[in-house]
Amino acid sequence: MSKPRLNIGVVGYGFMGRTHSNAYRRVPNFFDVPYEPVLKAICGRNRARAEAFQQTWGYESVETDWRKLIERKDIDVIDIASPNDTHAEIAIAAAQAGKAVLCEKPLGRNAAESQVIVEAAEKAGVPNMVWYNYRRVPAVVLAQELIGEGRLGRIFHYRAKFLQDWTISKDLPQGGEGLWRLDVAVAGSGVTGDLLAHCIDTAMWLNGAIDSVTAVTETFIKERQHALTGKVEKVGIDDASEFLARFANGSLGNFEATRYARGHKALYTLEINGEHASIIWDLHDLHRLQYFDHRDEGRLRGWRSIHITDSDHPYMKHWWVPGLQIGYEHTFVHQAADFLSGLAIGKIPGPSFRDGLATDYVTDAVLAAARSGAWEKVKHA
Ligand code: SOE
Repeated sequence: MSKPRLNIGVVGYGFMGRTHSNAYRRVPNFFDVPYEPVLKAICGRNRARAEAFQQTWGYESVETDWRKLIERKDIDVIDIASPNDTHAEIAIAAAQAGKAVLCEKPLGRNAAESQVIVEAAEKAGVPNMVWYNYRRVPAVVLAQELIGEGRLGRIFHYRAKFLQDWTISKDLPQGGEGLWRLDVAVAGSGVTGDLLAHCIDTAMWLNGAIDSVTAVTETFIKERQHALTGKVEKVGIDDASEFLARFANGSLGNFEATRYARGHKALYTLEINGEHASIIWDLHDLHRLQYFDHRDEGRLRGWRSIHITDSDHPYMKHWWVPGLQIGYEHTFVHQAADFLSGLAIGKIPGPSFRDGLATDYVTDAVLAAARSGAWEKVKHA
């Protein structure tokens, strides 16, 4: 029997447009989802580029104005994969038009923007989700299950780092396509809203709310040429950001993100230390979870390196045979699968827009603490 079709309109044909498009295409091949996702329209300002993207990914149509996309009666879902400064306007209009809305992270450039997005989505009662994809790495899901089962006992420490090195050159311009993450007006902030936001979303999912933070940030290269104006302009983003946190459960958090860690391309690592057991995960080895349990028999006690490829591991029964791994793009496929399944039963799993706002409250507090040099309270969403 054929499944009901769900027409998707994706805004943005960059890196994230590709990850989302790939997810919609792959998901029905591997998951028994209740809808057939249809790549109905790709929307981007440059028609030639949008048409090239349409060809590559098999979209049925092209729009160059997101307002037109939202007006279309044949679109059920608006998926925002465009730069951060476009999220609020598009998400609010899409919600008001009654569409389901998915949005790339971070939800807004700051919490004030995200608050308005959340209000619009909740007032309209439309399904919504933020693409914090690392929640859907099977090893990270297993970590969440182990913590939920109480295996770690009381949690003492949560440590996360997200290290990159792609902006070290002082000759790299800011702004424009591919480099908008360096332009504060477009991105909202630097690594705090980009990389730390991932760490914070995963941390709060695994270890609960963050109550207060103290932080330092640094902008190592103070001026860069702007790709759009051609002028040398002040850099407004944070290149590196580190913060200490107190979680509501009494544990301590230690977070770091930078784009100046020579040699590291996307090294997202996290470690959780509990009373009985500890967990370590590393994005460069994403199919493994390191687990140490103090309750193991003394002679055999040690770090286990669990290869997350078995059919009883989260999501893995949908892929290959035990021992064969999956990667980065599959996290987006998992998120699409969970979204489609949730949509059919009217229960969309997180991260919701409200969860996205919760992360933005933390990133705002981190930036405020870096300015004040004090501990800042974090608002709860
Ligand atoms: C930045 O380089 C970036 O692409 C982030 O924007 C993504 O969210 C992260 O997953 C990888 O790094």
